[in-house]
Amino acid sequence: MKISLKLFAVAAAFGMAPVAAVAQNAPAAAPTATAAAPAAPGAQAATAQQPIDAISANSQAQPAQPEEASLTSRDEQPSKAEVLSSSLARTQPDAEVGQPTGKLGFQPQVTPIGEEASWFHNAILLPLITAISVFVLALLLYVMIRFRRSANPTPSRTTHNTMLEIAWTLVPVLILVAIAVPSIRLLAHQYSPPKADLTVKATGNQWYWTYTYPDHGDFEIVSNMLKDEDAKKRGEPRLLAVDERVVVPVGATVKMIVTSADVIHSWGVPAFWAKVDAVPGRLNETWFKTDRPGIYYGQCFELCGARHAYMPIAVEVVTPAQFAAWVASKGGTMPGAAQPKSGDETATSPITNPGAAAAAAGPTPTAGGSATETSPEPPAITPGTSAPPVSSQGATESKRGN
Ligand SMILES: [Cu+2]
Repeated sequence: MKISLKLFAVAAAFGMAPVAAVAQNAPAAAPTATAAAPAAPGAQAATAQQPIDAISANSQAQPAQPEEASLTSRDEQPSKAEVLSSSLARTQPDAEVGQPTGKLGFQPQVTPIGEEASWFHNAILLPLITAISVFVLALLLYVMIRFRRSANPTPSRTTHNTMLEIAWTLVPVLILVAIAVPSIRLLAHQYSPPKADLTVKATGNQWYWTYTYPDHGDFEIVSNMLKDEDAKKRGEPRLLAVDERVVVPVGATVKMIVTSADVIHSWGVPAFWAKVDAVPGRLNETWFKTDRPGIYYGQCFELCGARHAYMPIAVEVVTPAQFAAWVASKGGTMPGAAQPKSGDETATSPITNPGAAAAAAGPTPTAGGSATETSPEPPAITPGTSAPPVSSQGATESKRGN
């Protein structure tokens, strides 16, 4: 019995548990991953009602290809949409921010929550822990020297000291209360996010991530890790670079809805102080907001199988205008932008008609570039569609019905 339990535990650790086995039968990184993906009832219904159209199918097919294929095709004759998306998505990362630096301590924090948390750690916890450790060490050394057998041959027979006992009970309690105040305040800030400006849904798969943008036409991107040589070619850190980054506008409050299609994963980006488990059949939520454009790397934080270490996360924070252009290049729409009225939805596809896609994207990158330098504001987002409830897809449905 014990042996079989152990075997099961080992199998589960390597992603061979029954749940995983079913998922593994599906071809990995297939463009149709969404169809089999979300196990949550709400999400499943939404996917079933929204068949993948030609646009999103096209936009998915490319990122899901093996890295070499997409690289060579890019070298030969890139389409306008590819040029657009690659010039946007291939910004160089900062070696000191958003990725491991090899230094002690946390990565530099770029979100308000991250700044609060690292202040709590650096200004309160670390000094307190150091002081207590040094104090206890000093007491031990004193006792060892002062009361050693040669210096103190006849030990005192004292067993109680009321004042001392009250003190060593009360002082630790007061220290814990002092820590609890900023700790609970931080927790409250983490779990009471401001109103979201956009929602991104991340789905963990063995072993890659898919992202959908429900506020922007529900398009999907598939994010696979780059091979070492490809990451090197692009000047990105190995094991962290991906082919398709999550792109979000600077200054916007991003609501991350996180779930899984197979086993438990965990979506997290250390520089954002954001991490949440991706559990099949559940929609977990975290959020981040940063005023600093750049590229921020994360990884799967839950041992999810053989290639657990090879499903990194890369979030690119861009100007609102660049974000709008990126959304258009992926076949999505900005909230409030004109929806295609005819049945011919490929009319605004960047693949079939790059000009129309650029027009639909609203502000052009050049016009917005100067605007963002002076005012890095979140993009204009229709209040009604900005934050659909987690469990209901009503807002998205009605928007798509237009
Ligand atoms: Cu994982």
